[in-house]
Amino acid sequence: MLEQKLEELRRATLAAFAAAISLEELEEARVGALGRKGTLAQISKEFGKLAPAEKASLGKLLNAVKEDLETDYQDKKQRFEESELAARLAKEWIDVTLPAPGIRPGSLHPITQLQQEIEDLFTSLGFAILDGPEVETEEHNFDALNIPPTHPARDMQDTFWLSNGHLLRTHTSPVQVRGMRQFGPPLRMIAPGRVFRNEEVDASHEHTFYQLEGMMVDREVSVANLIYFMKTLLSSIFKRDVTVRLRPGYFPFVEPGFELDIHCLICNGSGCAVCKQSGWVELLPCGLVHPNVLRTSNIDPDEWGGFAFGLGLTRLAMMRYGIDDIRQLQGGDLRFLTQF
Ligand code: FA5
Repeated sequence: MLEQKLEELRRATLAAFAAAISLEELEEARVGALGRKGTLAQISKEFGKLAPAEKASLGKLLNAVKEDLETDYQDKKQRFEESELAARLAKEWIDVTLPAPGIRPGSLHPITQLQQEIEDLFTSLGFAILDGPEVETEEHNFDALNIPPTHPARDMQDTFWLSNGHLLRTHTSPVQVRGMRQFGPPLRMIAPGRVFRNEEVDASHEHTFYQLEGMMVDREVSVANLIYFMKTLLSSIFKRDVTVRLRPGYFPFVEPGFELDIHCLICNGSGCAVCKQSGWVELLPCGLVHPNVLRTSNIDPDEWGGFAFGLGLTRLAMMRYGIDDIRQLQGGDLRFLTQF
Protein backbone atom coordinates (compact mmCIF):
# COMPACT_ATOMS: atom_id res chain seq x y z
CA MET A 1 0.00 0.00 0.00
CA LEU A 2 2.66 2.49 1.07
CA GLU A 3 4.91 1.23 -1.64
CA GLN A 4 2.30 2.12 -4.26
CA LYS A 5 1.83 5.53 -2.73
CA LEU A 6 5.57 6.14 -2.88
CA GLU A 7 5.83 5.06 -6.50
CA GLU A 8 2.85 7.23 -7.38
CA LEU A 9 4.42 10.19 -5.58
CA ARG A 10 7.62 9.71 -7.52
CA ARG A 11 5.88 9.49 -10.86
CA ALA A 12 3.49 12.41 -10.28
CA THR A 13 6.18 14.68 -8.87
CA LEU A 14 8.72 13.99 -11.62
CA ALA A 15 5.93 14.72 -14.11
CA ALA A 16 5.09 17.98 -12.29
CA PHE A 17 8.78 18.99 -12.27
CA ALA A 18 9.01 18.25 -15.97
CA ALA A 19 5.87 20.27 -16.71
CA ALA A 20 6.96 23.33 -14.68
CA ILE A 21 7.69 26.28 -16.93
CA SER A 22 9.03 28.63 -14.27
CA LEU A 23 10.96 28.56 -11.01
CA GLU A 24 7.73 29.39 -9.17
CA GLU A 25 5.89 26.41 -10.63
CA LEU A 26 8.84 24.14 -9.87
CA GLU A 27 8.92 25.38 -6.28
CA GLU A 28 5.17 24.82 -5.93
CA ALA A 29 5.56 21.20 -7.04
CA ARG A 30 8.48 20.70 -4.63
CA VAL A 31 6.53 22.06 -1.65
CA GLY A 32 3.53 19.81 -2.51
CA ALA A 33 5.73 16.71 -2.57
CA LEU A 34 8.68 17.35 -0.26
CA GLY A 35 7.54 20.29 1.91
CA ARG A 36 6.87 20.01 5.66
CA LYS A 37 3.18 19.29 5.06
CA GLY A 38 3.69 17.65 1.66
CA THR A 39 2.81 14.13 0.52
CA LEU A 40 6.14 12.60 1.52
CA ALA A 41 5.78 13.95 5.07
CA GLN A 42 2.31 12.34 5.29
CA ILE A 43 3.62 9.00 4.03
CA SER A 44 6.43 9.21 6.58
CA LYS A 45 3.86 9.50 9.36
CA GLU A 46 2.17 6.29 8.20
CA PHE A 47 5.59 4.67 7.91
CA GLY A 48 6.07 5.07 11.69
CA LYS A 49 3.14 2.81 12.36
CA LEU A 50 4.56 -0.14 10.35
CA ALA A 51 6.01 -3.36 11.75
CA PRO A 52 9.82 -3.39 11.96
CA ALA A 53 10.24 -5.88 9.10
CA GLU A 54 8.23 -3.72 6.70
CA LYS A 55 10.03 -0.62 7.87
CA ALA A 56 13.37 -2.02 6.74
CA SER A 57 12.33 -2.65 3.13
CA LEU A 58 10.07 0.39 2.73
CA GLY A 59 12.60 2.64 4.42
CA LYS A 60 15.01 2.12 1.59
CA LEU A 61 12.36 2.92 -0.98
CA LEU A 62 11.30 6.04 0.92
CA ASN A 63 14.86 7.33 0.99
CA ALA A 64 15.39 6.47 -2.66
CA VAL A 65 12.21 8.35 -3.72
CA LYS A 66 13.19 11.35 -1.64
CA GLU A 67 16.67 11.40 -3.10
CA ASP A 68 15.40 10.99 -6.66
CA LEU A 69 12.98 13.87 -6.29
CA GLU A 70 15.49 16.15 -4.65
CA THR A 71 18.13 15.46 -7.28
CA ASP A 72 15.65 16.06 -10.09
CA TYR A 73 14.44 19.24 -8.37
CA GLN A 74 17.98 20.63 -7.97
CA ASP A 75 18.77 19.78 -11.53
CA LYS A 76 15.73 21.58 -12.94
CA LYS A 77 16.19 24.51 -10.58
CA GLN A 78 19.74 24.98 -11.79
CA ARG A 79 18.58 24.96 -15.38
CA PHE A 80 15.93 27.58 -14.70
CA GLU A 81 18.46 29.78 -12.92
CA GLU A 82 20.92 29.48 -15.77
CA SER A 83 18.39 30.45 -18.39
CA GLU A 84 17.13 33.35 -16.24
CA LEU A 85 20.71 34.63 -15.91
CA ALA A 86 21.29 34.24 -19.63
CA ALA A 87 18.10 36.24 -20.37
CA ARG A 88 19.18 39.00 -17.96
CA LEU A 89 22.64 39.19 -19.44
CA ALA A 90 21.19 39.43 -22.93
CA LYS A 91 18.83 42.22 -21.82
CA GLU A 92 21.32 44.23 -19.78
CA TRP A 93 24.16 43.93 -22.21
CA ILE A 94 26.35 47.01 -22.46
CA ASP A 95 28.65 47.76 -25.32
CA VAL A 96 31.76 48.82 -23.42
CA THR A 97 33.44 49.79 -26.67
CA LEU A 98 30.94 52.64 -27.30
CA PRO A 99 32.43 56.10 -26.80
CA ALA A 100 31.52 57.54 -23.37
CA PRO A 101 29.15 60.52 -23.26
CA GLY A 102 31.25 63.70 -23.07
CA ILE A 103 32.10 65.18 -19.68
CA ARG A 104 30.09 68.36 -19.21
CA PRO A 105 32.66 71.05 -18.53
CA GLY A 106 32.09 73.49 -15.70
CA SER A 107 32.41 77.22 -16.21
CA LEU A 108 33.48 80.23 -14.23
CA HIS A 109 30.86 82.24 -12.40
CA PRO A 110 29.92 85.39 -14.38
CA ILE A 111 31.30 87.62 -11.60
CA THR A 112 34.61 85.72 -11.69
CA GLN A 113 34.74 86.04 -15.48
CA LEU A 114 34.21 89.76 -15.25
CA GLN A 115 36.69 90.13 -12.40
CA GLN A 116 39.37 88.33 -14.41
CA GLU A 117 38.75 90.55 -17.44
CA ILE A 118 39.14 93.69 -15.34
CA GLU A 119 42.23 92.27 -13.65
CA ASP A 120 43.76 91.63 -17.07
CA LEU A 121 42.99 95.17 -18.17
CA PHE A 122 44.45 96.81 -15.08
CA THR A 123 47.54 94.64 -14.90
CA SER A 124 48.22 95.65 -18.50
CA LEU A 125 48.08 99.26 -17.27
CA GLY A 126 50.62 98.60 -14.54
CA PHE A 127 48.27 98.02 -11.58
CA ALA A 128 48.96 95.39 -8.91
CA ILE A 129 46.15 93.14 -7.65
CA LEU A 130 45.84 93.24 -3.86
CA ASP A 131 43.80 91.20 -1.46
CA GLY A 132 42.47 92.16 1.97
CA PRO A 133 40.65 90.36 4.77
CA GLU A 134 36.86 90.08 4.83
CA VAL A 135 36.91 90.45 8.61
CA GLU A 136 38.31 93.93 9.07
CA THR A 137 39.21 96.29 11.86
CA GLU A 138 37.13 99.37 12.45
CA GLU A 139 40.28 101.41 11.85
CA HIS A 140 40.86 100.13 8.31
CA ASN A 141 37.19 100.08 7.31
CA PHE A 142 36.28 103.52 8.73
CA ASP A 143 38.78 105.62 10.74
CA ALA A 144 41.69 105.51 8.27
CA LEU A 145 39.24 106.44 5.52
CA ASN A 146 38.38 109.70 7.23
CA ILE A 147 35.23 108.29 8.85
CA PRO A 148 35.71 108.76 12.63
CA PRO A 149 33.28 107.04 15.07
CA THR A 150 30.85 109.93 15.31
CA HIS A 151 30.80 110.62 11.58
CA PRO A 152 27.28 110.37 10.07
CA ALA A 153 28.80 108.61 7.02
CA ARG A 154 29.05 105.46 9.13
CA ASP A 155 25.29 105.16 8.71
CA MET A 156 25.64 105.09 4.91
CA GLN A 157 26.71 101.47 5.15
CA ASP A 158 24.82 99.22 7.60
CA THR A 159 27.54 97.23 9.25
CA PHE A 160 27.69 93.66 10.54
CA TRP A 161 29.67 94.09 13.77
CA LEU A 162 31.38 91.13 15.38
CA SER A 163 31.45 90.52 19.12
CA ASN A 164 35.24 91.10 19.24
CA GLY A 165 34.83 94.68 17.94
CA HIS A 166 35.85 93.81 14.37
CA LEU A 167 33.40 93.89 11.46
CA LEU A 168 32.66 92.33 8.09
CA ARG A 169 34.11 94.88 5.67
CA THR A 170 31.37 97.03 4.17
CA HIS A 171 33.45 97.93 1.11
CA THR A 172 36.79 97.13 -0.49
CA SER A 173 38.17 100.60 0.38
CA PRO A 174 40.11 99.33 3.46
CA VAL A 175 42.43 97.58 0.98
CA GLN A 176 43.46 101.09 -0.22
CA VAL A 177 44.74 101.72 3.29
CA ARG A 178 46.53 98.37 3.44
CA GLY A 179 48.08 98.99 0.00
CA MET A 180 49.32 102.50 0.86
CA ARG A 181 50.76 101.36 4.19
CA GLN A 182 52.47 98.31 2.73
CA PHE A 183 53.88 99.74 -0.49
CA GLY A 184 53.84 103.54 -0.13
CA PRO A 185 53.75 105.88 -3.15
CA PRO A 186 53.76 105.71 -6.13
CA LEU A 187 51.02 103.08 -6.14
CA ARG A 188 48.69 101.57 -8.70
CA MET A 189 46.45 98.86 -7.29
CA ILE A 190 43.11 97.17 -7.68
CA ALA A 191 41.43 94.99 -5.05
CA PRO A 192 38.46 92.83 -6.00
CA GLY A 193 36.52 91.17 -3.20
CA ARG A 194 33.41 90.30 -1.27
CA VAL A 195 31.77 92.86 0.96
CA PHE A 196 28.87 92.70 3.41
CA ARG A 197 26.09 95.04 4.46
CA ASN A 198 23.16 94.55 6.75
CA GLU A 199 20.71 95.52 4.02
CA GLU A 200 17.23 94.62 2.90
CA VAL A 201 17.62 92.38 -0.18
CA ASP A 202 15.78 93.33 -3.39
CA ALA A 203 16.33 93.13 -7.17
CA SER A 204 19.45 95.32 -7.01
CA HIS A 205 20.64 94.97 -3.38
CA GLU A 206 22.35 92.00 -1.76
CA HIS A 207 23.70 91.73 1.79
CA THR A 208 26.80 90.05 0.31
CA PHE A 209 28.15 91.36 -2.97
CA TYR A 210 31.35 92.08 -4.86
CA GLN A 211 33.23 95.31 -5.38
CA LEU A 212 36.46 96.10 -7.13
CA GLU A 213 38.51 98.87 -5.61
CA GLY A 214 41.03 100.82 -7.62
CA MET A 215 43.62 103.35 -6.56
CA MET A 216 46.42 105.32 -8.12
CA VAL A 217 48.77 107.50 -6.09
CA ASP A 218 51.40 109.56 -7.86
CA ARG A 219 52.93 113.04 -8.04
CA GLU A 220 50.44 114.55 -10.46
CA VAL A 221 47.05 112.87 -10.45
CA SER A 222 43.99 114.79 -11.59
CA VAL A 223 40.30 114.27 -12.37
CA ALA A 224 41.33 113.95 -16.02
CA ASN A 225 43.38 110.84 -15.15
CA LEU A 226 40.45 109.44 -13.21
CA ILE A 227 38.02 109.97 -16.10
CA TYR A 228 40.48 108.42 -18.56
CA PHE A 229 40.75 105.22 -16.51
CA MET A 230 36.99 105.01 -15.92
CA LYS A 231 36.30 105.41 -19.65
CA THR A 232 38.92 102.80 -20.52
CA LEU A 233 37.37 100.41 -18.00
CA LEU A 234 33.81 100.79 -19.28
CA SER A 235 34.60 100.60 -22.97
CA SER A 236 36.73 97.50 -22.38
CA ILE A 237 33.88 95.78 -20.48
CA PHE A 238 30.97 96.72 -22.72
CA LYS A 239 32.81 96.89 -26.04
CA ARG A 240 30.24 99.41 -27.22
CA ASP A 241 29.05 102.88 -26.35
CA VAL A 242 27.17 103.02 -23.07
CA THR A 243 25.60 106.18 -21.72
CA VAL A 244 27.05 107.28 -18.40
CA ARG A 245 26.59 110.31 -16.21
CA LEU A 246 29.00 111.77 -13.73
CA ARG A 247 27.50 113.66 -10.81
CA PRO A 248 28.89 114.93 -7.54
CA GLY A 249 28.91 112.25 -4.85
CA TYR A 250 29.86 112.40 -1.22
CA PHE A 251 32.33 109.93 0.27
CA PRO A 252 34.49 111.10 3.19
CA PHE A 253 37.60 109.50 1.70
CA VAL A 254 37.58 111.45 -1.58
CA GLU A 255 37.42 115.13 -2.46
CA PRO A 256 36.00 115.91 -4.94
CA GLY A 257 33.82 112.77 -5.08
CA PHE A 258 31.69 111.56 -7.96
CA GLU A 259 29.02 109.02 -8.67
CA LEU A 260 29.35 107.45 -12.08
CA ASP A 261 26.00 105.98 -13.10
CA ILE A 262 25.27 103.88 -16.14
CA HIS A 263 22.12 104.02 -18.24
CA CYS A 264 20.22 100.90 -17.12
CA LEU A 265 20.88 98.15 -19.66
CA ILE A 266 18.06 95.96 -18.35
CA CYS A 267 15.28 98.37 -19.40
CA ASN A 268 17.33 100.67 -21.66
CA GLY A 269 16.56 103.53 -19.37
CA SER A 270 12.78 103.23 -19.42
CA GLY A 271 12.59 102.21 -15.74
CA CYS A 272 12.54 98.80 -14.02
CA ALA A 273 13.02 97.12 -10.63
CA VAL A 274 16.82 97.07 -11.01
CA CYS A 275 17.17 100.84 -11.54
CA LYS A 276 14.23 101.57 -9.24
CA GLN A 277 12.36 103.13 -12.18
CA SER A 278 15.05 105.84 -12.50
CA GLY A 279 16.67 104.59 -15.72
CA TRP A 280 20.14 104.84 -14.08
CA VAL A 281 22.22 102.39 -12.05
CA GLU A 282 24.88 103.47 -9.55
CA LEU A 283 27.98 101.64 -10.61
CA LEU A 284 31.24 103.38 -10.09
CA PRO A 285 31.70 105.90 -7.28
CA CYS A 286 35.08 107.57 -7.45
CA GLY A 287 37.08 110.69 -6.65
CA LEU A 288 40.43 112.16 -5.74
CA VAL A 289 41.89 110.73 -2.56
CA HIS A 290 41.23 112.95 0.46
CA PRO A 291 44.44 114.40 2.01
CA ASN A 292 43.48 112.96 5.43
CA VAL A 293 43.43 109.47 3.95
CA LEU A 294 46.93 109.90 2.49
CA ARG A 295 48.14 111.32 5.78
CA THR A 296 46.86 108.44 7.97
CA SER A 297 48.72 106.09 5.62
CA ASN A 298 51.96 108.05 6.01
CA ILE A 299 51.86 109.74 2.59
CA ASP A 300 52.46 113.47 2.38
CA PRO A 301 49.49 115.05 0.54
CA ASP A 302 51.63 118.03 -0.45
CA GLU A 303 53.84 115.74 -2.49
CA TRP A 304 51.43 113.05 -3.62
CA GLY A 305 47.87 112.87 -4.89
CA GLY A 306 45.64 110.10 -6.08
CA PHE A 307 42.33 108.89 -7.37
CA ALA A 308 40.26 105.97 -6.14
CA PHE A 309 37.13 104.18 -7.29
CA GLY A 310 34.86 101.44 -5.92
CA LEU A 311 33.26 99.52 -8.76
CA GLY A 312 30.05 97.59 -7.94
CA LEU A 313 31.18 94.35 -9.56
CA THR A 314 27.94 92.47 -8.93
CA ARG A 315 25.89 95.24 -10.50
CA LEU A 316 28.29 95.45 -13.42
CA ALA A 317 27.75 91.71 -14.02
CA MET A 318 23.99 92.36 -14.07
CA MET A 319 24.40 95.11 -16.68
CA ARG A 320 26.87 93.13 -18.75
CA TYR A 321 24.78 89.95 -18.91
CA GLY A 322 21.27 91.48 -18.67
CA ILE A 323 20.49 89.85 -15.31
CA ASP A 324 17.37 91.47 -13.92
CA ASP A 325 17.57 90.19 -10.35
CA ILE A 326 20.74 90.29 -8.23
CA ARG A 327 19.56 87.29 -6.17
CA GLN A 328 20.11 84.98 -9.14
CA LEU A 329 23.85 85.55 -8.98
CA GLN A 330 24.26 83.87 -5.62
CA GLY A 331 21.27 81.53 -5.79
CA GLY A 332 23.41 78.56 -6.88
CA ASP A 333 20.79 77.46 -9.44
CA LEU A 334 22.68 75.44 -12.06
CA ARG A 335 20.05 76.17 -14.74
CA PHE A 336 21.03 79.82 -14.38
CA LEU A 337 24.78 79.31 -13.99
CA THR A 338 25.28 76.94 -16.94
CA GLN A 339 24.24 79.75 -19.29
CA PHE A 340 27.58 81.48 -18.74
C1 FA5 B 1 31.44 102.53 -1.59
O1 FA5 B 1 31.33 101.41 -1.13
C2 FA5 B 1 32.74 103.24 -1.66
N1 FA5 B 1 33.72 102.52 -0.90
C3 FA5 B 1 33.15 103.40 -3.11
C4 FA5 B 1 34.27 104.36 -3.37
C5 FA5 B 1 35.56 103.89 -3.43
C6 FA5 B 1 34.03 105.71 -3.57
C7 FA5 B 1 36.61 104.75 -3.68
C8 FA5 B 1 35.04 106.57 -3.81
C9 FA5 B 1 36.34 106.10 -3.89
P1 FA5 B 1 28.94 102.63 -2.34
O2 FA5 B 1 28.34 102.35 -1.02
O3 FA5 B 1 28.19 103.55 -3.21
O4 FA5 B 1 30.42 103.16 -2.21
O5 FA5 B 1 29.11 101.25 -3.11
C10 FA5 B 1 29.82 101.16 -4.32
C11 FA5 B 1 29.05 100.37 -5.36
O6 FA5 B 1 28.74 99.09 -4.82
C12 FA5 B 1 27.69 100.96 -5.74
O7 FA5 B 1 27.81 101.91 -6.76
C13 FA5 B 1 26.93 99.76 -6.23
O8 FA5 B 1 27.24 99.48 -7.57
C14 FA5 B 1 27.50 98.66 -5.34
N2 FA5 B 1 26.58 98.37 -4.23
C15 FA5 B 1 26.34 99.10 -3.11
N3 FA5 B 1 25.45 98.49 -2.31
C16 FA5 B 1 25.12 97.34 -2.92
C17 FA5 B 1 24.27 96.25 -2.59
N4 FA5 B 1 23.59 96.20 -1.46
N5 FA5 B 1 24.16 95.21 -3.44
C18 FA5 B 1 24.87 95.23 -4.61
N6 FA5 B 1 25.71 96.21 -4.97
C19 FA5 B 1 25.84 97.26 -4.13
